[in-house]
Amino acid sequence: MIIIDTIQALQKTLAEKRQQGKSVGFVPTMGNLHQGHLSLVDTAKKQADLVVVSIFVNPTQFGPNEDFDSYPRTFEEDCEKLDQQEVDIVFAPSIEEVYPGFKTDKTKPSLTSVHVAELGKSHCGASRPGHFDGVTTIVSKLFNMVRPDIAVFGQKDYQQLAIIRRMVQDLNIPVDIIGAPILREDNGLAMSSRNGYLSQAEKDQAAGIHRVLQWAKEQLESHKLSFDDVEQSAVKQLTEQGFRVDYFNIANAETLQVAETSDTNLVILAAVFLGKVRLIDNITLTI
Ligand code: PAJ
Repeated sequence: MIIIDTIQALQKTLAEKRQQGKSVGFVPTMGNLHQGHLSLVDTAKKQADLVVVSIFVNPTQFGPNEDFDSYPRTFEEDCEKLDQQEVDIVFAPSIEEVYPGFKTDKTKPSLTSVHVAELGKSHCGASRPGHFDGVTTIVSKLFNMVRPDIAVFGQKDYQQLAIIRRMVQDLNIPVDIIGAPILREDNGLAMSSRNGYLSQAEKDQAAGIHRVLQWAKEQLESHKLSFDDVEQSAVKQLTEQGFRVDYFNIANAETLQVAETSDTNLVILAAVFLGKVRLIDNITLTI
């Protein structure tokens, strides 16, 4: 495994590999890797000859009051895990390498940004203004740096995946986007770098999110309650369990718009705070 920190060195290495006829799979991450990230690597390995994993905590997708500074940075451990997973290239650029303007003006590291309309308005987009523009801008930049044949993203960030698929389609970016299933702890809690902020007791408590999502799915599948009733009851259950609910929304799985009774493919998206920690999860269903 080689670790590369400049765009030039990355592109030189990848050009050589491509000349040998190798296809490139890409897994973008912000590091602090867990089994969920590593499962994306496995998926990429099955679909491409060599795998590039990027580790870059992207400042432009964090809001002013969010955890950019405290976001867990565990580079050494991450590299060990990726080496064991037989990743070919770790791309870990500095902020200045990615955003040359960052030093002079932190608020405007890039004058250009990629904005996907509509899909980014609701759910996480409503509570985290500018977040998805930060994500689509960095992912476009990374795609231009790596020029992968395929790229793997987790369904854990369901809205992010939908937005990236749409961006790639709208901008004719020549990459196949692959969605990978959510990896969970034994108690059902979706694996996340932010779980590291939780105590063991809070992790047990946080498993309640998945239980409520599953309860909601069962209600919808058995047509026992209306969408509104399910949403309201879920918010009540989560609040009683000690969460501050950011949103709990039943949506059309493709458009992410508020679900209509005629929709067949649905996704239930949830974001809650446990103390200061914001956790997201989702579940899909067909009715
Ligand atoms: P990060 O949160 O590090 O996640 C990297 C990738 O891992 C994303 O595609 C995410 O959906 C996936 N992932 C996280 N937890 C997962 C789980 N429990 N099961 C399966 N996949 C999981 O998402 C980002 O970074 C950033 O926004 C990024 C795309 C790298 C742009 O900065």
